[in-house]
Amino acid sequence: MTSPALTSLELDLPHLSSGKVRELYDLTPASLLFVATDRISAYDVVMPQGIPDKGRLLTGMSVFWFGATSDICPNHFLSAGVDDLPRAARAAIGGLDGRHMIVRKLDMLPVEFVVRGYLVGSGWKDYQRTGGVCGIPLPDGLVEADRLPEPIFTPATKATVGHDENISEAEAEELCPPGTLKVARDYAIELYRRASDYARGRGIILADTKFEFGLDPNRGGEVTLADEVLTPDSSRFWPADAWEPGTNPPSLDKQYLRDWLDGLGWDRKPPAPDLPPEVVERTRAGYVESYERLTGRSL
Ligand code: PZK
Repeated sequence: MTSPALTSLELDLPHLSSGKVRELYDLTPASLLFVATDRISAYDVVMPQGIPDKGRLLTGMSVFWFGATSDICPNHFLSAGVDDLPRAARAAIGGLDGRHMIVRKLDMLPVEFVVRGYLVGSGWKDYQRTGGVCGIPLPDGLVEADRLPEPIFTPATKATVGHDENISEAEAEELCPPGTLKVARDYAIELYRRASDYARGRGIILADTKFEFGLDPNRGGEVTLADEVLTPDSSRFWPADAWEPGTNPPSLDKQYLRDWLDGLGWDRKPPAPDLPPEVVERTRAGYVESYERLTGRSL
């Protein structure tokens, strides 16, 4: 049986920040509590119903990737265990059931580190207009969803409201302390190569992904991978057998939900419609499949 979706939290800890689907709490002078809820967004709007286990599945994927990439760069992950929590926090967190990570507190870089291996979304739009993506020239004659000759780094600013805005690498460099942008950029490209090769062997195309980095004040300001990593919420996952250049491939996680929303003629403005049980269940199946294919574990 499936437990109900966890969409809101009441933890007796200092709350730092709420994302559309994630929550951040203060834990100790050097650590934070990062929680992935079961909330889901589509077309940038949070749905009224959550997807049962989504937070556990995404946390499991992040933890898997932190382990599988720790030879490439340092990361903020400390523990996903309840026993490693300060005593006072342990009770608060019992009900999270695999949806939390204890992470190092970093000084975050104010840039999204986006890496693209395929031509899709805003990258495809940009290419049609300019022949390149974010000022990076590309060969002529590419079609939507084509694989790029090499993965490219396309930084963006973190918008507090609305959409992240693509910026040039020079602009990104201006926003970061000296010497840090290039280190994080090279990590991001290497992480993408590692993860996309691995995922491809398991029938998943990692079309693009977004990383965040911070500087660790307790380790001489070392550039450190943060946030959730290589999950369907921070990446585009395509089933490899549905990839067809010239078309926009379905996403493994949200396609069923998007198609259902499109069929309703919803205007993509809040509030979103209530999701019937079949839509919740079919959407959940996409997350379970992503998790099981990538980690080789069953939920
Ligand atoms: C941090 N966010 C985004 C994530 C939210 C918002 N290790 C860290 N150290 C300091 N700050 C952050 C992190 C991380 N990761 C991340 N904002 C700050 C975010 C989750 C929920 F509401």
